[in-house]
Amino acid sequence: MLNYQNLSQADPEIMAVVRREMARQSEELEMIASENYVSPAVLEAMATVLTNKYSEGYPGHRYYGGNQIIDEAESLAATRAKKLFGAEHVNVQPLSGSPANAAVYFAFLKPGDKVLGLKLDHGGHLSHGHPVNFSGLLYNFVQYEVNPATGRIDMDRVRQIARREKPKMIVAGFSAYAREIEWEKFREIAAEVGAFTFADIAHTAGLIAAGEMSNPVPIFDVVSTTTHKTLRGPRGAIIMCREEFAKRIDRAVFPGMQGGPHDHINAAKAVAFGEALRPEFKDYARQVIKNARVLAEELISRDYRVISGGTDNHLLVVDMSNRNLSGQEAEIALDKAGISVSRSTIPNDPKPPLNPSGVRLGTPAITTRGIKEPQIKFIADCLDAAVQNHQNESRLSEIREKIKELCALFPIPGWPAQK
Ligand code: DSN
Repeated sequence: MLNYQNLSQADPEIMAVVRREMARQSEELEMIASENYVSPAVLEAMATVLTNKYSEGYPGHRYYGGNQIIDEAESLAATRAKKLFGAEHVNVQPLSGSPANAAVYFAFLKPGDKVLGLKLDHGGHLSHGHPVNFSGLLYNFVQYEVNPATGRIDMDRVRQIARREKPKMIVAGFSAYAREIEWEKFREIAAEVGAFTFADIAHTAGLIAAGEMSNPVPIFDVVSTTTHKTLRGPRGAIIMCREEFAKRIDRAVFPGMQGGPHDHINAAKAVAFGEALRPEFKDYARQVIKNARVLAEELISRDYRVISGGTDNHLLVVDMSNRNLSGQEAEIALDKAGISVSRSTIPNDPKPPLNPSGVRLGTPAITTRGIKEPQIKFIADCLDAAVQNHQNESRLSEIREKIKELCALFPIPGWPAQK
């Protein structure tokens, strides 16, 4: 683990912020579904002199000199990602999820083209066509929804909409959806109407890489993912596609969307992909899903409404409407109790996105700490107690102490003890 000796001396103010954030991450339960703890090796790769380099272009074809060594780091990242997902081509340069998705649209569409995507309050992502996002502003998105009775994507409805709208692309993927995606069905529907298929696997990439969830890479035309969620890498993204689309994806990322890649981050992506290729990562991914399933069961048994009745992946969306508090109030109370979660819309949410009806819970980060089923039951008790006592500050402080004790028993791997 980095010792931050130089930072401490050069900038004590920023060092103090970093130390406080380290203590927070160490003493609180991180249950935001999109967060995780990178390994010390990934962290060290990010803090390297590779950040000093400019390398617009791609390995072997750069617009700056001195890139022979950088080429090796980027090529290693791409080779490992190909192996991890069975991809024909990987571009490892996207800086994050939304820019990656922008590059995909840029590669396959013209402004105004019609695209199908999952609606935000049904679990979709801003970059899947929300009207305030570049995607919804530049392209003509038509949104599909989950079935209100099952909470699952209704593939018959997707087919109907696709036949009616004849989109140029169909996007499958989500930010707050707890079920397997029927990739094959999406592909069949897209083939019927002549649309490109685009999967955004940002949330489940680690679970897919580990073989614990089905993989769209061999099935879809193009797949994007962030690298920092279940994949447990640095903050960034990659795009995978078949060889026939490689040139248009590469051109869309650079020079289309981005300038110089972040070479220190790409090296850290390579490290994370190397970690995900190891057998222990499969055990990790399996435990992430087990923990999420048990958490859903525990909450349902305490009379919480979990959207779709459970989960197949690492997250669950819980409707707080029957508990007399909003998602935002639950998020604040849980924060006070030492549990970080994110408020979330529920399908057809009558409340606005800033103060929606639900919360989204995830197990990737707590599983990295080694938490398993017995602790999940305890966590469900704490979650429930915090929700029930959301206006009782002293009760929330008591729960916080219990969470702190649990966290001390499950330190973040590779971290020194916090003072
Ligand atoms: N902000 C991410 C999430 O929390 O799901 C997606 O971009």
